[in-house]
Amino acid sequence: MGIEERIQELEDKLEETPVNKATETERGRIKGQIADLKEEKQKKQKSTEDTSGYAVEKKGDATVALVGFPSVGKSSLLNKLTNADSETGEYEFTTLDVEPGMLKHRGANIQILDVPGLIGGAADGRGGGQQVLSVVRNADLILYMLDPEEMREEEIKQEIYNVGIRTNIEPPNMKVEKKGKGGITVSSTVDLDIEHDTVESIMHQKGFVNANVTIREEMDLDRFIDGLMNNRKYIPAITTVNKIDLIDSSKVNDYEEEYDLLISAKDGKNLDELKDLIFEGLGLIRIYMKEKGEEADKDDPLILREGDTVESALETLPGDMKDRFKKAKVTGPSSKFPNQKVGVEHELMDEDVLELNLRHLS
Ligand SMILES: Nc1nc2c(ncn2[C@@H]2O[C@H](COP(=O)(O)OP(=O)(O)OP(=O)(O)O)[C@@H](O)[C@H]2O)c(=O)[nH]1
Ligand SMILES: [Mg+2]
Repeated sequence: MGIEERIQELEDKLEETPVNKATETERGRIKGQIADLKEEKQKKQKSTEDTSGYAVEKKGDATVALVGFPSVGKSSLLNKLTNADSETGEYEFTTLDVEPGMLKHRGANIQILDVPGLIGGAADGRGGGQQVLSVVRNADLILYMLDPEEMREEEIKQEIYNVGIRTNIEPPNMKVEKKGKGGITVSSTVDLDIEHDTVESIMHQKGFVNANVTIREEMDLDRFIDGLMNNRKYIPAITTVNKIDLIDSSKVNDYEEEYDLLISAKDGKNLDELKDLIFEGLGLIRIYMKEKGEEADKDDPLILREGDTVESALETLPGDMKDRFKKAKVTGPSSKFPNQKVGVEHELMDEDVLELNLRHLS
């Protein structure tokens, strides 16, 4: 029996197994097996498929993947946002390769990848989907595009889920420590809904004989299995509806409630808002560098990420600034008052002005 059939068989079995406490261990075991088989299948496909032409080098400060079914308007949007000139067309699969473009916004260089239209089953390797999805796995942000005349939202999001990408959630808060003896033990800081037996059977199946697993959040079986798999990717995502020039205003109101942003690539509607949303979704921040006694350089900010510190700035700037660092002065959202003196550990925020006091090279 091939992998495909084995997965199908297990999925059928899962479907037939009632959901209750008594069957939980069994369901956990089946889910674990399915996760393993899917991983095995992906690995096989990776090794047999030709990946040339899809390997896109990451460039710029961050990378965004445009994800949507054929003809939702990905190439049209890429052309509007970036310097790219990607072919657009009324027929499906106009774009066959991953097309890159560079968006310059708020001083950041954001690489946008127009990913060829996904089709149902792309996760299974159809339509060259596997290579496409590996590009998505390496993106820093996923930008979903939906077509109001054929939303298919669940379907596209399932494709992404099926290749081990989890969007807009943190990785499961759990830790597995291998041990020399003692079997499987479970420590938990929360009331666990999953039975100990279930945890044990899944751990065994994943090859753990002696290990302690510490679980620090309430989680279901699927999330627990995610926590054990090391090929899961956690990526932020934005969901847009394109072609809103084609729908009437009552629909527009409904969609506005439900989705992050409604756009029209054709008319250029809401594209400035989209650029801001992308910048924020990537967690980028602008740091304006300032020399002593001069004005801050607001045209060409240093681009960092939320949570970055003065030390990150020193590491990102050219030259061996870290060794020469004496102190820094910050004015802006992260400072308590103008020209606050801070050390390397100080966390910076968007639009801070940063003045570095460096030792002269002797
Ligand atoms: N009315 C309207 N049409 C749009 C809009 N954006 C794209 N289109 C049209 O939709 C069709 C498909 O656009 P593309 O940009 O080629 O779509 P794609 O997602 O790149 O398609 P594939 O490359 O086949 O996956 C073209 O005829 C576009 O002119 C929009 O905002 N409004
Ligand atoms: Mg296209």
